[in-house]
Amino acid sequence: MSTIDIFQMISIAGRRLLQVCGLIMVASLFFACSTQEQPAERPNILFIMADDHALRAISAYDKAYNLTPNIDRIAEGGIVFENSFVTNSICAPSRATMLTGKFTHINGKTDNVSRFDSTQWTFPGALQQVGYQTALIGKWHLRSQPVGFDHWEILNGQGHYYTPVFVTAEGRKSEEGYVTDLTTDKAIDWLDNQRDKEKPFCMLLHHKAPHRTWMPDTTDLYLYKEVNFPVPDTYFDSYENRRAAREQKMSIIEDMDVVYDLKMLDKEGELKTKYRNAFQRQYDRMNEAQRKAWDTKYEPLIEDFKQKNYQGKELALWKFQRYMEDYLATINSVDRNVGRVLDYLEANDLTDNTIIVYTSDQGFYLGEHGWFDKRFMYEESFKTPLLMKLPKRFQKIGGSVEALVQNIDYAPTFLHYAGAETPREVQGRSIHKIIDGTENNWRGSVYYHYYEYPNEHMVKRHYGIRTDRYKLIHFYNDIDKWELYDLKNDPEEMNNLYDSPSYQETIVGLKAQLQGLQELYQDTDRSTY
Ligand code: SGN
Ligand code: CA
Repeated sequence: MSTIDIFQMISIAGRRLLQVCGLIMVASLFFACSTQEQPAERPNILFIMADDHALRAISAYDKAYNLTPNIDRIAEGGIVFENSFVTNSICAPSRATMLTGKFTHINGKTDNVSRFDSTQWTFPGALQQVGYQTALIGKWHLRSQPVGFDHWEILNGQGHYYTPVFVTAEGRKSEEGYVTDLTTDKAIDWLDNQRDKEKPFCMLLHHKAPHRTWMPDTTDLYLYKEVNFPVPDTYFDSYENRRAAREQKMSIIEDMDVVYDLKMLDKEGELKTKYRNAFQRQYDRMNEAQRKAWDTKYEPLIEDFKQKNYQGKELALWKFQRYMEDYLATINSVDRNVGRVLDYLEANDLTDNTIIVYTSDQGFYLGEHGWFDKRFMYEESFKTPLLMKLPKRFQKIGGSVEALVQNIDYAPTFLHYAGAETPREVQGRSIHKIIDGTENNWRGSVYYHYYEYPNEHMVKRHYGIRTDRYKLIHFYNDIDKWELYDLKNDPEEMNNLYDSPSYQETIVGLKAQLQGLQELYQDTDRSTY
């Protein structure tokens, strides 16, 4: 063999080697790319939640009271869930349900008083484990420190509207400004400057507003000046056949404080109400400019109120209008700030790969049955708004959806889209098949259980079932009363049919279904109810 042949052989072998190496490199590059690309394709999740935001105060649902053009942007091209429910209509239990996908008797957070065990399984922790960047900004209210977040910055307890205190792992500090703006500033800052942009994100952006005591931003003070809001038909409800409804303490007429709730903090100190001092403390959190703007708005109202000295029905109607004006004004700030976050997503090409959700921790009464607050299994507080807009590859339907969804369903839904497993113990179901239009075996009823009694607002303990047509509720503890509503004929739930002879068969059927749900959700320990 000549030297040339030897060189040729070496070069052929070398070329082969190079080819093989090349193939290996191409193949490994391909696999490397596909494993690297997969996370990039996983959708981001932006989970915006307000506190006590009634469905009727979102114009995508109802335009009777206010316009929320930015929140409605999620509904445009997105999905409006008409029958979205909570499991326990109060803040911390609802948040615990949403995080764990479990009813509150399972996750342990049945009321606002107890401490949530944040070391248990939650969806943000699960997303973090599969490579998501997770963040929580705003209201938390679970008493324990958040777990499962790469970044968290929360309000202390209920939070304050003005000069709120933010808490991080390092400590707490008050910040000058208005809570909804500050919470949004922090969210945008994390999205823009702090997260690892190589990874998908899941951000929980949880506003304090529109929670009591409904203190608007100074820029929104005159928004509803002289607007006459329609008074609900049930405002002067006398609670016939409904003892638990009669015995609550969340009546606008009876329990709403004219200073604390309705801002009649007169300088002369003549309006000495039960919670005057508590409101004084909120007022004192404003800086000089804020206070000046505030006084310019409220002083003439206070003067007018004192001079008119309303009584009876006139006072009741004045209170309703005053309440609505402030409640809705705090929502205007939420809406404006939702717009800022949506603009940020758009400007940074994030909209097409982000699941955007807007919800509330529960519904709220805007004068129906004469009430503010929540807690009852009646429609206004059992229902909660839910708007979702998803990347086109996931969302095949749009507009209104009637399926009965519940806040146990959020966790499995997010995990589904992240391509992660949902543990068997999770009680909710992913709603992805509703969203892609392929679901044909969805649940026909939802279960509810409320526990916080005796406590503020004195809503008695109760549990119940709701189907698309009926609702059966059992109030227990220091009472033993059942209520049945035919939602088709009586959507305002004024006519308790429990003792009506023509509904006895329906009741037997509903009680059997109710028992089935209690077994399904493992709420059968009778010693607790
Ligand atoms: C506070 C409110 C109540 C409200 C609870 C629970 N009182 O205690 O009116 O029902 O929160 O709300 S206040 O005087 O402090 O405003 S929740 O949304 O956190 O569950
Ligand atoms: Ca709430």
